[in-house]
Order: sequence, then C-alpha cells, then structure tokens
Amino acid sequence: MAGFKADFLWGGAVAAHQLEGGWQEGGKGISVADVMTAGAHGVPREITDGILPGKNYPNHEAIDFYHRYKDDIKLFAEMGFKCFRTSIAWTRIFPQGDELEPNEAGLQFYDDLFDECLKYNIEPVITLSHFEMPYHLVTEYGGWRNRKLIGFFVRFANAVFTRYRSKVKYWMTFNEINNQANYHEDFAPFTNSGVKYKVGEDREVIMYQAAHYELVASALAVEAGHKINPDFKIGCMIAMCPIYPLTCAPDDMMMSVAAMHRRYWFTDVHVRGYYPKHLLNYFARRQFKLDITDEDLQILTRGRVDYIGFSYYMSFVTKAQENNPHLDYDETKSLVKNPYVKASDWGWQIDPVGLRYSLNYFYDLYQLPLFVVENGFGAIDQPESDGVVNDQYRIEYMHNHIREMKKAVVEDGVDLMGYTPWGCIDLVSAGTGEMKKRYGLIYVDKDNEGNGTLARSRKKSFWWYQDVIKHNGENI
Ligand code: P53
Repeated sequence: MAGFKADFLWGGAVAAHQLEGGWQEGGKGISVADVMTAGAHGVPREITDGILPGKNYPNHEAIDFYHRYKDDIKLFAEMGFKCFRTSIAWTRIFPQGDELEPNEAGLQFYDDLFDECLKYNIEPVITLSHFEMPYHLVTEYGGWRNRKLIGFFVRFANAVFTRYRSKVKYWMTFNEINNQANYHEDFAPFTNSGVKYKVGEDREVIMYQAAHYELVASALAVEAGHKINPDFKIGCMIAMCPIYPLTCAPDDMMMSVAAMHRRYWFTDVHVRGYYPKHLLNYFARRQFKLDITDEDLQILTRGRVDYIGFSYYMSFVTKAQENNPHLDYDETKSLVKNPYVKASDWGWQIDPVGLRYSLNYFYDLYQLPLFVVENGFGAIDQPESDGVVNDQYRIEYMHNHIREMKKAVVEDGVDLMGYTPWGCIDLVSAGTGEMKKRYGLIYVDKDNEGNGTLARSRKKSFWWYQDVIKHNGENI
C-alpha cells in the first residue's frame, strides 16, 4: 500500500512571538503579543494599553529562541525535520508597521535563521502574520478595520519575499484567519486583526470588514510573491475545527452546515477568489455596509492561493436551537459537548477521525494540495526522576492523528504536502499565555511565572517522532 510521498514535509511548527523573546532586540517594535498578559484555562489574557509595570507579559522573553536558535535547530535536525514552520515577526522588519524602509537588523536575523535551517536541509515554511502585528498599527490606525493596513502589509510581504526569494519557497499569509469568526470574545479580533472594540460597537460588521481587507492584502501578496519567484508556493492558513451535528435530526444537520459556512467562508475566498453567495445573502439580510470595491473583487480573483495550510486540534459540535430560523451561529453559544470523545485539560475535544474528515472536506471542495501545519496535544508535563518527560499521552495523540491522516492519503486520495506538529519545542501558549500548556517534543525548563533555566531536553516523544520521520510514517 502506498503511503506518504517520498518528499513529504515532516517537521514542526512555531510562531515568532511564542518562542523568540528578544522583544526589544535588533530594533524590534512592540507587537500585539507584547501587550498581552498571561491568563489560564478560563482566565482570558488581558490586553493592556501598552506595556504596564508589574504585569506578566510572557512573550517578552518566551523561550529565548532569538539567542538560542542554533542549538534548537540542531535538535530539530537530529529529529530528522525536513521543514520548520515559523513566522517572521512583522515588528522586526517594520517595527511600527508604517515605515517606508525595512529594518536591516531584523532582516539579517531571519537570513541567519534560514541559513541555519538550510545548513541541515530543513525547508523554512513561513507565515507572514501570526498573531504579532505591530501594536502601533492598532493605536494609530485601529488595526485591520482600516484599509491603510493593506498597503503596510503588502510592503512587508514584498520586503521579505524579495529578501528571502532564494531561501524560502513555502509561505502562508494570515495565520488562522478564521479564528475571528469568534468576534464575541476579545482574543481573536485582537490577535488576528489588531481590533479592539469600543463599547456598543457592532462587532460582527467590523470583523467582516477587517477580514475583507486581510483577504485583499493576502491576494495582493500572493500575486506579488509569484512575480518575485514563480516557484513560491503561497498558502492560506485556516483553523479547522469541523462542526458536527449533535444528532442526525435534519435540523441539526442543517445547523452544522450553517455553522460551517460562518467559520469557513474565508477558505472559499482564498481558494476560489470570490465570496460565496450564502455570505453575500447574509450581508444583505443583516444590512451590513461593507467597503468592498470592484477593484478589491478583481484582486481577489488574481491572488488565489497555491495550497491550503490548516491547523487541526479538535472538532466542535452544534445543534439546532429554538427561535433561530436563520440558523445564526454564535461561537460562544452554539456549540455543545461531543458525548463520544474525551477532552484535554483545556477542554479541547480529542478527535483523530476529525482530521481525516477535515482533509476530505477540504479536498472534496477545492482539490488543492493540503498541508497540516499544526496539530498537537497541549498537556501538563512532569519530568521524571531521571529528568525525562515520559509523554506517552502525546505520542498516542500524534500517532492516532497521523494514522487518520495516512488513511486520508492512502484510502481517500487527498494530496497532502506535509505535517508540522505544533510547538515542536515547548513555548508560550497563544490562547492562555501559559508555559504549562506544553506541546513540545523538546522540553523547556520554564514555568508560568517565568522561573527556570530555559534548558532544553528531549522528551520521550522526541525519539518516537524521529522514528516516524525516519520511516516516512510507514510504521504508523
Ligand atoms: P494554544 C484556538 C483554536 C485553535 C487553534 O493554541 C488556536 C487557537 C488560539 O488559541 O491557535 C493555534 O497555544 C495557533 C497557535 C497556538 C496553537 O493553535 O492556545 O495558530 O499560535 O499556539 C495552540 O494552546
């Protein structure tokens, strides 16, 4: 039986703000991640007005990858990584976001980082905007609610595409652009779009406007990237949590379709280059006045992505509710527990089959190559007396997900480019700001309060994943 392609991109994934630290090194500006405090499960991270004394901002130091990347990449190479997904911190290149010229020290840092990867034949896979846009663009422009952001982003994209055109082939534009479908809470609008809502504002229409500008910016970047290097593969990045119906009651099934429409129309625009009709009808019903020009619509058709990158951690469940004739979806109210699966300590429902389902969903709809650019198990790790973390639970999680991914390739025939488990080295959680919610195959000695030596050590999963890569997944 055939398996994964011979050149399958096994690797690991991180984001600049969650591991680099060095928040003021090399001329870096303040990013949105730099003004978020540490929270916990059920305790949201606080978004402060600038940096306030006495608060704990875990991303400022993170795991100090900025100074330690050579040792860390050496460990990735030891595991056999074929690729390494990280992001370029926009604030290292354009510290405020609206400068005309890039910051050379920031560009040099990523030159050195990519050279270090290439030394081991590790392909960099690069996200342009991963929850770390310049904070100045929030305070001066209101974030992505402002059309001017398109120009700033495209300038940033052009600068890095040009600089790294012979070092980086695989790119993604906006990380988990669809997280902001949950505009009810403050987290996603701020991390995706630098949007802070004022009391009484219609959050939803602002979300659609910000997302539209991002989609236009993404399309312009794709178009520009292909001119700079026709070999570039530029993808979108979608947070895939498929939404199942709670039962086979027809109304539950239809509610799941409607919920999927609200969370995944972003992929339609990225891939097909136009808005789905159901969403245009929704805008009309809600009487949203959106700034979407004819020129924008042209741009969207020209900047279609080459592949679909997506994260997969969990599935969701919804059901039909009384007094909801239009099947409106509210991510904070419309979801219910899945009685058939267990959840992590952070309430994320563990569902390996959902990964196979997701791969089929995307491939049936779009027939584009797919790339699982995040997957993993956030858990509390406890080093044993010999200092090693015996993370059998993480091995089990990854094994079960890779097995389902393999069925999607071998039995269902989806075109899969690679697999990069999230947080291949322990790092700061995006959602909670904790160190305690660990994903790594490499342990980092640091706790939620910032104590620890930052020393790295191999977990049991390190050796397991090394073996998976060595055998190209044949042993799963
Ligand atoms: P943390 C929500 C749902 C799915 C993925 O998340 C998400 C989120 C945001 O919390 O984020 C992605 O650290 C994201 C990464 C993030 C990772 O998943 O909250 O792309 O930056 O760290 C895991 O456990």
